Amino acid sequence: MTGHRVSRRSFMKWSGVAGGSAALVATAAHLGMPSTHQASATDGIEGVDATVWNACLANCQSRCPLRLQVKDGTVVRVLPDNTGSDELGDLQIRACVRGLNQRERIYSPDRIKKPMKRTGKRGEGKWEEISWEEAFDTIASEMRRVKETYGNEALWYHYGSGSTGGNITKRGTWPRLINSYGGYLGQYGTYSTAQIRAGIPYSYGAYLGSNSLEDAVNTRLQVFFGNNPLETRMSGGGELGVVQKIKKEHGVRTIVIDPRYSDTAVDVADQWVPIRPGTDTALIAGMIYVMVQENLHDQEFLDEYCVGFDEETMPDGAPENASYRSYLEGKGPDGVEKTPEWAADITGIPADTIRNLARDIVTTKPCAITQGWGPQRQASGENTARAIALLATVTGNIGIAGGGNGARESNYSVPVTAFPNFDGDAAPVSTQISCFNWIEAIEDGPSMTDVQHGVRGKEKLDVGIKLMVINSSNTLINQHNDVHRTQKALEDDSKCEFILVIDHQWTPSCEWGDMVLPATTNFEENDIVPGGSCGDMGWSIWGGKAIEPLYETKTGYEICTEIARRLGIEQEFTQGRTQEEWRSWIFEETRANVPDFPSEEELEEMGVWRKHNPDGLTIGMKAFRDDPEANPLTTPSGKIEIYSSTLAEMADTWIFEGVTEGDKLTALPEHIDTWEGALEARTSEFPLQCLAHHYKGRTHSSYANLPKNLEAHPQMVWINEKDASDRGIKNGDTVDVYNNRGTIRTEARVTPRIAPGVVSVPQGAWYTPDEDGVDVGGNVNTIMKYHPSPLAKGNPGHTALVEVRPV
Ligand SMILES: Nc1nc2c(c(=O)[nH]1)N[C@H]1C(S)=C(S)[C@@H](COP(=O)(O)OP(=O)(O)OC[C@H]3O[C@@H](n4cnc5c(=O)[nH]c(N)nc54)[C@H](O)[C@@H]3O)O[C@H]1N2
Ligand SMILES: Nc1nc2c(c(=O)[nH]1)N[C@H]1C(S)=C(S)[C@@H](COP(=O)(O)OP(=O)(O)OC[C@H]3O[C@@H](n4cnc5c(=O)[nH]c(N)nc54)[C@H](O)[C@@H]3O)O[C@H]1N2
Ligand SMILES: [Mo]
Repeated sequence: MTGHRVSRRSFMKWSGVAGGSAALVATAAHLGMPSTHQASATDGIEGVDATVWNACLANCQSRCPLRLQVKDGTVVRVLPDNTGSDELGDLQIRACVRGLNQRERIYSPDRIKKPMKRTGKRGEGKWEEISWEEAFDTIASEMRRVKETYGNEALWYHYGSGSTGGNITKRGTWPRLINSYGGYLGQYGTYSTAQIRAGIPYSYGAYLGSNSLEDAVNTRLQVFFGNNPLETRMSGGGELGVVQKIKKEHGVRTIVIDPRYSDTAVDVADQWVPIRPGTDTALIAGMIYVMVQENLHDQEFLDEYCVGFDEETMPDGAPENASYRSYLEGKGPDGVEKTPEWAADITGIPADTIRNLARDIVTTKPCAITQGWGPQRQASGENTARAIALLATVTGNIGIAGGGNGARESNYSVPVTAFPNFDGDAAPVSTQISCFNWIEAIEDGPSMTDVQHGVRGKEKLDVGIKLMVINSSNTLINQHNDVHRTQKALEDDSKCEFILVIDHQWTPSCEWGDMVLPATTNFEENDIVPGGSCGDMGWSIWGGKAIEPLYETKTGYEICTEIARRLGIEQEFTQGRTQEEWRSWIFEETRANVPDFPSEEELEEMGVWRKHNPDGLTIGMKAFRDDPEANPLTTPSGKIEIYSSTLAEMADTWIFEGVTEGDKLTALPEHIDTWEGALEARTSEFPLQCLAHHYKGRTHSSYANLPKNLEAHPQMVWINEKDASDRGIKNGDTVDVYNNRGTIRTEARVTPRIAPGVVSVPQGAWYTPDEDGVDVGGNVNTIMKYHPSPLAKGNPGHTALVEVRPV
């Protein structure tokens, strides 16, 4: 197979750009255009023509404002936010190393410069440049052909998060185009939060967030399950800033439960509890066992607000001994008492530590229990998400200041009107699959059903995916579990017949397209950035065009307008507006809704606009706590459902076959020994559990190709000292991390910062196979399994067993 790196090089040669600095010089000279804005501030830099506000739109959710300084049509410097203060609630929203490295990204030699069409077999790496006219004509005729042959449900707009922070630049233009043409097979869930979003509603009726992070000033203990804001929310005005500030000013005692000694643990934890991946459910059962045995738990809260903890509060029709207490006491079907010794054996945490943790968490009131999204991005992660919520429930911390409901913290955001994906009340096609199991819809769409694959809106699909649009996304190859399986399904172009990729960097996913279009970055077009949010502070940012589109790149709006014209739906798509007129429309709509929202001129000048939640900080589920009769939850019982009858029924009717053979649903958030989990590791030829933590140097695969980011944060595998010495591996050695699915080659980081028996390959490195098929880029999805989770059919991107050997 030809690696993307090889063809990328040849691609650069065709495009006549030799390297980064050459590209930069060529750009400045080639364009030589005046900037689009007059300077509002030059920050002391001589000769700068303009300073334009825009933002980092990648999907870390921090949403940092940036000030781009432009000279002779070239971005010469990127500066962070200079508004706000050092006060909690008004923090300066300073960008991290990624946001500030936009110049390397804008002028990267990996920028796609012209529309490209494949000439060889799909994935073979042979390409030719084509004109935009040919590109538009081909896309329109393929859309027409597929629609006429198979119907609209054969069209697919792929999951992608590359420009999440934008509005018009987000990803709305393509959905609007295809919806104007009759729609496409819909999707639910995300690669990020599928399991927590699917699981928590069975406990609370809906996904209900926890207290705002700032509410930690009212707590006496915060407990983070795999919550790592210092690496995943790296903005000064976001969670990183808030967590550090609260620790510094209020000294809030903090426990971090994570297989890795994360940066959050390093910086703010008073105690780190290393745990085997996927075993939080067992730790929680062991802790609740101790609480109940010592009568420390909040029985009154359980009696009044919950169903299913005790046999006395079970819903009608539930079998005997199916309550959580029976599960703890070993009276349920498994007959096992959930003692701390039982939990210790599964989690790797000593029984006495579990006892002490249980007493600490239950007696320190209030206690703020939250989870990041790592714990739920596991096989059966739905149960993990619900179990963490259960811990908050049993300790009575729900709905009170300083407490929390075990979900992730709540944030307020400014309700900026979104560029509409469709006109009217609903998208034209209502059939949906999980965003993660598109690959099965390519392999054999009509075999997918509601009770086996979670198809919604229909009992089964009538047709498979025949045409895909991949925009702002590297999930075609890089970010989707099991790269080799994906390639195999894509190789056969009688299955999915046309794949269109639109990006501004030539990624590993581009290699598997039939056509690739060169997109502008958000710095080359006009938008309004709805903004970020942290605690009770939301903010919006001016999305100013700093430079003219480079090379032959075009905006999403322009591309979709041209295709709409060829499909005869231009008026439906544009409503007669230009992109700038849509922006004015968004301002008008937003100002009708949020009267103090600035005008276009005002936001352009101020750059960032902050708004505080008129209701102050959020206390999750407060109304329910204060008056459960008047404010019942939307669960069938109106209460917190520790035992869910709905899940019990689904456990009997859903089918687990094929890729999900052996999985199950459970009515209680109980521990499940999953595929490639801690138990299987004991006897497997691949004995190490492999995580894929989100990494500082990049946002997924975005920024992963930039030399400065790579230099600061090279790809590596974290491995514990004991596991390394058992294998003769020293820090800095080149190693292979492998299993039956593939091999990646990277550098060993030998460290006590990860639990024995666990390794972690930070996700997002670019898949780069050498001639032997070894992925020398170190993309963790080369070794991850494609195995949708039982309830959400979501991405278990932190579950895999591997072995590591020195090279
Ligand atoms: N720098 C950076 N920031 C990012 C991203 C990025 O790629 N880079 N990605 C962004 C996106 S889209 C998302 S969805 C979020 C992701 O945010 P998260 O999902 O919270 O991030 P992860 O790194 O996947 O996991 C968080 C922590 O959970 C731990 N963990 C994994 N499995 C388990 C487990 O079974 N139990 C416990 N207790 N802990 C576990 C990991 O070691 C890690 O330290 O981050 C966003 N922010
Ligand atoms: N094993 C494993 N896999 C994972 C994860 C994990 O934890 N483990 N995490 C998962 C998660 S949470 C997520 S959210 C996904 C993320 O996966 P993706 O959504 O694919 O995110 P990125 O890898 O950042 O790719 C985004 C792409 O968008 C492009 N882009 C940026 N701006 C624009 C624009 O304006 N226009 C166009 N056309 N393109 C643009 C970027 O160049 C980049 O190639 O990965 C998932 N994959
Ligand atoms: Mo994500």
